[in-house]
Amino acid sequence: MKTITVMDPVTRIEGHMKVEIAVDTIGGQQQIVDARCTGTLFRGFETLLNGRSPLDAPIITQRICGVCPTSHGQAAVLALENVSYWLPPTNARLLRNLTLGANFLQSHILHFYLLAALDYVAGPAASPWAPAWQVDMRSGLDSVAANLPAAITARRQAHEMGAVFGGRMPSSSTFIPGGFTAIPTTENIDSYRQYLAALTQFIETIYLPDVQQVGNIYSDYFEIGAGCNNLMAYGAFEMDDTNTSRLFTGGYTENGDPNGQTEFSTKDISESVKYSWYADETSNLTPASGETRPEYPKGNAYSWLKAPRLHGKPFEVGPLARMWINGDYLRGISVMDRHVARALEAAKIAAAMSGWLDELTPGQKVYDDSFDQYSGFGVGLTEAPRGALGHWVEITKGKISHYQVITPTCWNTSPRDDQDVPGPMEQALIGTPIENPDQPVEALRVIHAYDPCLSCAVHIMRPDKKPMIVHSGGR
Ligand code: NFE
Repeated sequence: MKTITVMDPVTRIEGHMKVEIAVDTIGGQQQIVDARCTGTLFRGFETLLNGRSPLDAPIITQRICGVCPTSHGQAAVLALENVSYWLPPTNARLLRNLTLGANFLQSHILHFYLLAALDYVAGPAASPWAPAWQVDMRSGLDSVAANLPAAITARRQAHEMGAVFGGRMPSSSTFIPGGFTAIPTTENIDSYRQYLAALTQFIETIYLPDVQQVGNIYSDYFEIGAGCNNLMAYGAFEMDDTNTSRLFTGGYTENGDPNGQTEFSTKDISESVKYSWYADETSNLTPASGETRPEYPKGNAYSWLKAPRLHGKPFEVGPLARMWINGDYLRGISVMDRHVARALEAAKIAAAMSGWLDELTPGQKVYDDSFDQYSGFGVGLTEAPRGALGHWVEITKGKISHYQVITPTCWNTSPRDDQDVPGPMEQALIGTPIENPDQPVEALRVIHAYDPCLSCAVHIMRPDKKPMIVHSGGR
């Protein structure tokens, strides 16, 4: 007989998500036989942008989320600059990379130690760790628990490092179309370098060994939670001024093929809404023409997230996708591979950051005021810590007339699509062995490995700018 367990809200994530699992006994083993991920939050950032100056986009979209604001700032300036195929000066490119890199490091450290580790290590018997599920954690991971204070310090240092050029963290005000507003000096480059040295040491001597130790003790999780086996990245961290090379190249691969494709068009992305609380007529639109007409309640719909698909298929995004597509990590696709790839990615980004620091020229220009955009359409594709992030903008007579955002968590935790194909996290949950359906820590391990952020994932747009009324019950 099936047992239905509802986790609402799922804790130790950002934002509001409900996950419902059905557990049944198959071949003598209890396992998840069905899963539904629900974005329960309803927000309207794109609406705020309509009619505003394009200069507002990087400022406002960074408020979508306090964990990955820098990526939204970067996506917004790339989208605005793409309107006129404009490229920023060298120093601006490097300063953006350095500030974005700092945000990746703080996010990855935050995720492993504060959000995911408690799936593997019992916390102290005190608030905020208790009360907690009484789950039998495996021994051998005392070092991970002992390193929690060092991780909190490292995360603070990463935020402070981001603020050296970003001015403040979270939500930097230095990302502007045309360039960057901070000027590198010998002093702030030195300050940044000191933070980076401390963080590089933390990543290499604490974070990576801790993740490897979790992988050793929970090695069965290298075989659990493959998900859809399709991986996609837009790419990020521009390595030259012509934007022909990036630290992470974009691309996609299907069925875990180590040889993916590096070319694809975002015109091949569409969003299904059959199981999302939006009008069915708006299903399968591309983000450039995306329409968001809420309809709640609606038939069998169960999420405020749409279901983004590339070539009509679900794709996982995130550190594992980036590392896989760039040939940096090809061991496998699973819960534990996501953690290992994330930690290795932190080391790769930190090493690249050192090079970008060396390339900065103190005092040289960071902004080009000839930059202007009066009308046109632009796409900004980059990466957030959790995966591929895209902003699509239309400017009409100097004002934003259309804005659309598709976030990484929308890819990973999407509901079923119009073909009834479950999203990546839903697929990863199905088949996961469960010891006790009342306290399904195994499901949490699958969920947290994606590092979901529902604040980022749920957005609403009203092209007609009329007030929106959402009924919480029937109507
Ligand atoms: Ni709110 Fe975000 C990242 C973005 S998640 S954290 O990383 O965009 O979908």
